Amino acid sequence: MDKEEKNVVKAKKEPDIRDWTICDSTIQMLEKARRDGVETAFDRAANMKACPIGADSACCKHCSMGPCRLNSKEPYAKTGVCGATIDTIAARNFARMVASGASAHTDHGMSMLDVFREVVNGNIEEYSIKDPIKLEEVAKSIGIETEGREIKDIAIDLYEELERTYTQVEGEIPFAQRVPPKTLETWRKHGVVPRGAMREIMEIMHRTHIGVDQHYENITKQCTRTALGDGWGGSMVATEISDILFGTPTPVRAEVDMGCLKEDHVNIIIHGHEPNMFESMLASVNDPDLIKAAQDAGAAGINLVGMCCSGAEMLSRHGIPHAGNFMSTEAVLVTGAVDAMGVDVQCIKQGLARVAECYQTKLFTTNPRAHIEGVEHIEFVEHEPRECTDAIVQNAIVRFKNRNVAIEIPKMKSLGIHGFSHEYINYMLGGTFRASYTPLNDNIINGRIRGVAGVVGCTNPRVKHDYVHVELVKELIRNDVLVVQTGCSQISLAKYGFYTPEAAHLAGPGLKEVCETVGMPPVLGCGSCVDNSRILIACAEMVKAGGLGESIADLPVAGAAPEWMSEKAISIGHYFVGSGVYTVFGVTFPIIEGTKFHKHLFEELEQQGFGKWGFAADPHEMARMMIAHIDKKRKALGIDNARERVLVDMAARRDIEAA
Ligand code: SF4
Ligand code: MSK
Repeated sequence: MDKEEKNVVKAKKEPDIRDWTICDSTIQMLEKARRDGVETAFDRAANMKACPIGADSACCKHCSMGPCRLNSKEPYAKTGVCGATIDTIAARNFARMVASGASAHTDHGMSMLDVFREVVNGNIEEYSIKDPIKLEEVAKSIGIETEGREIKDIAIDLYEELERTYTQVEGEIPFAQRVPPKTLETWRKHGVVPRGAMREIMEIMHRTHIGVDQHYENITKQCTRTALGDGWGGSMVATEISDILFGTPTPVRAEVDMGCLKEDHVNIIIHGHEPNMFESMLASVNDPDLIKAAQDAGAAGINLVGMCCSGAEMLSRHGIPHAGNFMSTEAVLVTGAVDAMGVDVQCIKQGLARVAECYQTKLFTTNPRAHIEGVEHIEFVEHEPRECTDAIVQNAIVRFKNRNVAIEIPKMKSLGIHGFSHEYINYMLGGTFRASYTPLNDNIINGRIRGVAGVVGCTNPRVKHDYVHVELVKELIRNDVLVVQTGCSQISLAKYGFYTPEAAHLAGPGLKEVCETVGMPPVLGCGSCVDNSRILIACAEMVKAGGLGESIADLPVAGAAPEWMSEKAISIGHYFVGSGVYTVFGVTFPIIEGTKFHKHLFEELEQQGFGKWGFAADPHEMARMMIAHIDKKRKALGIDNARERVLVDMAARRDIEAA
C-alpha cells in the first residue's frame, strides 16, 4: 500500500453509530466504546462483508471432494463434484441448521428434566415443585391419572413420560397429544410426527451426509419432523418443567434497559438460557451474609440483572430487571458498572471476554458445555447450585471494592408488564370461573381483533438493531393485530414503552377497545426463545375454543423473526411452519429464490396443509404480508367483514413517537 492509499484509508469516515441501532443506551455505550478504543460486534459486522455464496447457501463442504461452490446467479448451471444440485445442497444446509437449533433447545430441555428428576427423587434440595397445579395440568394433558394421587407419584410418572420426548425410538412424542387433531392428521399423513429428539436429530445428520438423501422434498420432511420435535418436544418440556419447578409466570411489573444498573450497588448479570443457574443466583443475592459482605464493601446492596433470554425468562417469571438483548450485551459491559457476569449456554458472544477484560468485569462461564478461552470457569453443579453462584457474588463484591474504571450508566429504562403465560392469557380473557380462549376467538370473529401475530427472535448487526422489530409491531397493532412476543424481540419492544396498558392508544380501534376493557398491553411478552412453545399451546387452545377452523393452519395468525440470526431461529421458524403458521423472516434467507427448494418452502408446504415460509427485509412489507395472510384466513373462515389496512403514516408515526 503506498502512502497515498494509506491516507485514503485513514481518512475513511467512521460509520455512524445511529445507523447501527435505534437503542439510545446502546448508542451511548457504543460511543463510549469508540472513545475507549473497544471493539464490539457492530464494528466487526461493519468490517466483515457477509460471504454472498454462503448467504445464498450455494456452497457445500460435506466431503473432501469439495468444498463445492455453485453460482448463485445461475444456480442450475453446475452441480457439486458428487452431482448434488442446488436444491440438494440448500436443503441439506437448511436441515443442518434445523438440527443444530433443535439440539440447542432439546439439550436445554433435557437438562431441565434431569433437574426435575433429581428434585423429585430428593437429591436436589435447593429447588422444589413450586407449581403443583401446573404439574397436574401437564400430566393430565398427556393422559397421566392425577385424581387422588400424591404429587410425588404424579411427578415420577410425568418424568418417565416426558423422557420419551428425547429417547424414544418409535412412536409419537408425548406432547403430540396436545396438537389439534386435524393438525396431527396432517403430520401423520406426511409421516412427520416426531418420535424422539435424539432419533430425529441423528437421522437428519445421517441423511445430510454425502450420498444419502438427495431429494429436497424428502429432506424437508425430516426437517419438519425434527423441528416439530423441538417445538412440541424439547422446547415445550423445557418451558413446562421450568414453570413446574420455578413457577408459572403471571403479569409482573419490571424494568428494562441499561438504566436498571445501579452505580452504588454490586451489579451482577446472568446471561444465557437455562433458568436454574439464574434461580440459584436469585437465592445467592438474597443471602443475608452475602448482602452484609456487599454492604461491608461499601455497596448499598446487590443488584441482580438479566440479559438476553435467561433474562427474558426471569423478567417474566420474577420481574427481575433486564439490561438488554443480544446486540446490547457487549454495550452493557461498556458501562463499567457490571461487577460480575455469569454465563451458561447459547448466544454468548466470544467477544464478551475481551470487553469484560477492558472494563475489569469478572466474567465466568458455568456450564460444562460452554467454556470460553481465557475466561475463568466455575462449574455450576445442579446438586450444589449455590457453590457456583455464591462464588460469583463473592467475586463481584471484590471487584466492586476495587473498582477503578470510569462508570457511565445510561439513564434509560422502561417499566412495563411482562409474564403472559398461555395459562394467564386464558384466565385474563375468560376470568376465574370461565377461563378459556373463547373471548379471544369471539373478538377475532367479531373483528375487533383482526388476528394474532407472534413477533419473536434475535437482534442482528446486519440490520438496524431494534428498528425492524419496533416498526413491524407498530404497524401490526395499528391494524388491530394482537402481538405476542418472546426473547430478544420482547426486550426490543419493552424499551420503547409497548408493554404498558397505556400503549393501547397505539393500537387500532378494535384492539384498543379490547386492551382497555381487559387492562392489557397490545403486546404480550411470554418469556425466552424456548418459550415460543407457549405460543404453540395458545394456538392449540384457540383451535379448541372453536369458531376459527379445525387446525392451526386455519387460524388467522402469522409469525415473524424480523432480526433473526441463530440456527435456533431456523428451527423455531420451521416448527411454526410445520404447525401450520405463515412465518416471515427478515435480514436474509439462506436459499436462492427461484429454486425448487425455495418454492417448496415458500409455497408447496402450505398446499400440503402446513404453514409456509416468507421473507421480507423491510418491516412494513413484512407487516403487509402478515396482514394479507391473516385476511386470507379470515376470508376462508367467512369472517372477513370488510376492513382496510391502515398504513402507519407520518402523522400516526409522530403520534407513536410522542407517546
Ligand atoms: Fe461437493 Fe458433493 Fe462433497 Fe458437497 S457432498 S462437498 S457437493 S462433492
Ligand atoms: S437469546 S436465539 S438472540 S432470541 Fe434466546 Fe435472543 Fe435469538 Fe439468542
